[in-house]
Amino acid sequence: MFMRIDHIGIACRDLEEKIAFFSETFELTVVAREVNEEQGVKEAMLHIADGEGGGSYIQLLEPLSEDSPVGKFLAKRGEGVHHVAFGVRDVTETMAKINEKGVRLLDQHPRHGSMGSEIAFLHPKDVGGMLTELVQAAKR
Ligand code: MC0
Repeated sequence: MFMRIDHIGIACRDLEEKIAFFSETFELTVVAREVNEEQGVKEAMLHIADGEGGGSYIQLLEPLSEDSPVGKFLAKRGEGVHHVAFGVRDVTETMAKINEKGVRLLDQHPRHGSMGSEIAFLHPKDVGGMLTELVQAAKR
């Protein structure tokens, strides 16, 4: 079902500061930046490696507002790992398969994600406390 870890999403208060830290410390390169109004984030993708069906990245997330998912997470838990995203071949099919097993979907339909991907979230309470994202990468 999962082809690779697509990205680890990290919640931060200052995107530029964290980009500087990750790129200087770990010699990672920013390959995409985006403001995603629907998800309430300003984000950057730092490339790690290429795998089956797409790449693997660190995703840095700064909230656009306090009442967005990442804004609320920061207020409650502070900076740190916000979610883990897995690369899948077909997001709609995978959502259906997982939902049949009793895991709640936070999205009823795939939404727009980083770099032209299609994404869907699973409820963290049904996945051992881990907010989980499914990612179907854009065709290359
Ligand atoms: C909340 N909880 C989490 C969590 N956020 N657990 C693990 N990881 C997280 N990130 C826990 C809370 O502690 C709480 O547990 C319970 O889930 C309900 O949380 P809440 O605070 O009462 O409710 P909300 O309103 O904050 O909703 C949480 C929920 C929401 C996960 C449903 O954030 C959501 O729908 N997220 C999916 C969308 C998203 O996160 N978008 C931003 C990234 P207790 O025990 O206290 O009841 S967008 C993105 O990443 C895109 C750009 C991309 O990848 O391409």
